[in-house]
Amino acid sequence: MKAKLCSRNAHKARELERLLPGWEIEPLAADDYPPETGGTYYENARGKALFGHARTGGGEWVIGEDSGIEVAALDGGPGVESARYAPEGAPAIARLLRDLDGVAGREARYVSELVCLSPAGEETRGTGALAGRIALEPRGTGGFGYDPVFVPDGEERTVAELGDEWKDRNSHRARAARALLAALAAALLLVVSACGGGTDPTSKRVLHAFFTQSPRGRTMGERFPHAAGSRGCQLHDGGKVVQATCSTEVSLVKPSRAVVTLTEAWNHGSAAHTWFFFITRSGVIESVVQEGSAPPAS
Ligand code: ITT
Repeated sequence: MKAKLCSRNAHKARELERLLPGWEIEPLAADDYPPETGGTYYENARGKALFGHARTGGGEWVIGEDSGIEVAALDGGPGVESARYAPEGAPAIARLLRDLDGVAGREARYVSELVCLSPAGEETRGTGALAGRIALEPRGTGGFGYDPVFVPDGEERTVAELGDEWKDRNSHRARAARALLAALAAALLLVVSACGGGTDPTSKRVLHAFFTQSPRGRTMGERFPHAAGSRGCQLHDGGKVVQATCSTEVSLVKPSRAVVTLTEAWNHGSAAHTWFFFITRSGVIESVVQEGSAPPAS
């Protein structure tokens, strides 16, 4: 999957590419983004995505992101105004520390809203938040923006000290990206059920091509049914053998393309890992998106 990120903030593009596995995220080069006039993160994120959709002529997937920091002692500010509170980096941090000078209650949270538009303009969104507090002085070199003064709940170090790997697992943007992937997955599953769940002859042919043509498809074929449906299997979760269900679905999304959806569900279905293989109908894998808990060994 390729998508244009409608943002002038290069940090966001780098983070999102790590957060959306299998996606190639390229910043949309434009110097005439409209002003952010929305009263909510969603309105601003959608405004950026719509700008990108119009600019690319609807030919590409586009993503808009709006985020900010909300500080309880500042009545939730700067919030959606975070980018305009002061120039990003040292000036914004200096102003925040000045505004909180002598204030004991330093609770805050980060919020991220992602809006994704398909080439046809269908909208999917994901929201994430990270609670914490504002430190007394900046510490650390990772991340960007307010990260040197943001200490997440349950931590003593700032996000800038905790580093990119921590941020990729726990940040407001990481949570928004997971919510977005889950929403996209749900939308795809609707397409799957609309296609009869892969039981027609074309679906059978496409699944056969997927499980026989590529090394990755053949490997997955050792654990998943080769026709649409489910079967019981055993997985190794943290050294324990658990009973699980392995399910295969296929959706014929375009005349020449399809999506093969493979899901392993275990612990009575409360944990699951799903692979979305975007393939040509001849079985060639073009990209893979994964969603859910870390997959146990088969
Ligand atoms: P675009 O509008 O072009 O996407 P921007 O930087 O102006 O880029 P926003 O309007 O969403 O982005 O403003 C978000 C501000 O909130 C950003 O400038 C940072 O100061 C802060 N911020 C957002 N996410 C952050 C993060 O992960 N770490 C630190 N600060 C963050």
